[in-house]
Amino acid sequence: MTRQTGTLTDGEAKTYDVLIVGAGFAGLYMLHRLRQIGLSAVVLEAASGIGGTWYNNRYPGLRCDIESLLYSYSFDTELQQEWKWSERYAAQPEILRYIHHVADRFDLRRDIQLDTRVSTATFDAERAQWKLATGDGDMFIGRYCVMATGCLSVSNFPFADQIGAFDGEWHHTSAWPHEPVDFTGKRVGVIGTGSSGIQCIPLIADQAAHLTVFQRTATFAIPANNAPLDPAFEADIKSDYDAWRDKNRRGEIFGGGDLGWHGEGSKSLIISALSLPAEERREFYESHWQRGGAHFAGAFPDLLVDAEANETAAQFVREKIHEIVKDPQTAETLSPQGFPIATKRLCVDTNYFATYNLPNVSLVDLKAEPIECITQTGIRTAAQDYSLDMIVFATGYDAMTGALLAMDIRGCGGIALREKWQSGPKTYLGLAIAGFPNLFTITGPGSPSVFTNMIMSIEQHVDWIAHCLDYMRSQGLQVIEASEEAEENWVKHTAEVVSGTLFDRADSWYLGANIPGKPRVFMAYLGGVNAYSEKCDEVASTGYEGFRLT
Ligand code: N01
Repeated sequence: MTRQTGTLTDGEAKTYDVLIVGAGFAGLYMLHRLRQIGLSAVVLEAASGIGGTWYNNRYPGLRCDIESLLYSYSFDTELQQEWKWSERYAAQPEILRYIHHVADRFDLRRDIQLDTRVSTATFDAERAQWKLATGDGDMFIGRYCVMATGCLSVSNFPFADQIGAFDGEWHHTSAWPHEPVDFTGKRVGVIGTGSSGIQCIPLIADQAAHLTVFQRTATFAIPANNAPLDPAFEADIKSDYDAWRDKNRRGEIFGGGDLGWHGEGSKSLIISALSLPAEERREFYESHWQRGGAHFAGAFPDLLVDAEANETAAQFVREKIHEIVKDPQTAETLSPQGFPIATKRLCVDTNYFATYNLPNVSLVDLKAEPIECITQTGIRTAAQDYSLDMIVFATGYDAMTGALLAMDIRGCGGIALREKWQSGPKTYLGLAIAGFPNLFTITGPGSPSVFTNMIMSIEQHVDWIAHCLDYMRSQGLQVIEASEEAEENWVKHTAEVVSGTLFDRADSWYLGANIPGKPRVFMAYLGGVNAYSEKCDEVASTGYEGFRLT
């Protein structure tokens, strides 16, 4: 393999060792690692800026729900020591500033091509190379292709075909304008109460003349208790940063979550939720609630496997909602029923429930009065017409497979990924796909991805891929492909792990249930980040067991 940066060899196509699709956290680090091992690469990014989801997603209130000190790269000691986060949970502008800082610090921009949406990716088996084409006719050729396209990057926009009827302003949280949106004096409607909805609703309510929230499913949300980062605490973490990162990699910090809580009740109890007397259990939940954050779901180890244990946590949160929301009927409508807590992504909020106490906020229960259509003047439900000046769609994403299937990806013999994944995604380790040689997916379906600190998982995948490509080169190998058998076994194993949990009891995006017609398949690996990364390391150390190398 030779280093050929942008060589014109195939008509107008530029040729590289590796083509990377996506300039978010994953694509940027992949580029950096490939440069370190002397491979040429280009990053192709559809948007006009770097940052992936943190570039497109910039609605008011958007912030990360993993602690800033962990939601950051660990690959460079100086980088992690020098960057200063201002809050416990960083807001979107700060995260985007960090991404720009990294791009500049490691001189990444010169190999990133923006405004370049890949529409097709085709493997040429004879030449053992990938050919990527854009809608504008640009062509890129690479021996390898890395899809760094993100798990939550393609919008779910259920009303797209009706929005043309609406005379007012409208926005989707996943593709928010770069100019400020002014809600002042407006009648605003928000559809959707997942993580995006619950974050923007309190801020829109602050400004709007009236806010109407259209809720289809009530949401379990835990207070963020965000705060400025205490410099002493930051110094403490940074004095032993690698140890904290290791804990995160071993899965010892729940969901990538809580660095600073060392006080009373700070640990998850390694006993069933049902083994404590009710009052003691309640106090334990209360301490987690007061501390705030998504680690609430890890308070007891059986919350996601035992329905009765789960119900104790769910009921605690419902009682909190009733304490916060003054109108009992509104509180009841906001209280989630019918699915276990945390089997849909547990939300982390700031003033979400209290917002419903404001006189300019009302709640529409779409279970009682479903939306019939978008009209010229607003939203029509089965009960009435709501007149609005602006609609905000917080309706989420076609998660995990959406960005991959938005492209026409063709492997050996012209087989289409869309065809192969008709009944759900199939991968080996969430990294590779049988029939699609030399193609890698970063945090792809079948890997722990969305159940972890994404940046940590991105780094683990990128390091694994870089190591693999270095090995290929050192052995004079050109093609690596997951075997059908290894893929089948991995898919079976991931399904077995999920079957011991409560996750199939909710209609979540984890299962593709938010997209009509999407196969109902749980898309992430739940076996734990430690076991998972050990498995990946073992595969690499045994000469890439489960892969064919030629
Ligand atoms: O999307 P969602 P999101 N009619 O799918 C409703 C990450 N994230 O953008 O539950 C009416 O969770 C839908 O209702 P239902 C995080 O991983 C992280 O909020 O399907 N309503 C639901 O209420 C998160 O989980 C951060 O019944 C419709 C909402 O829209 C993921 O992104 C911040 C509808 C969609 O909720 C996605 O979150 C933001 C319809 N036809 C996002 N279709 C943080 O870091 C959908 N809905 C904190």
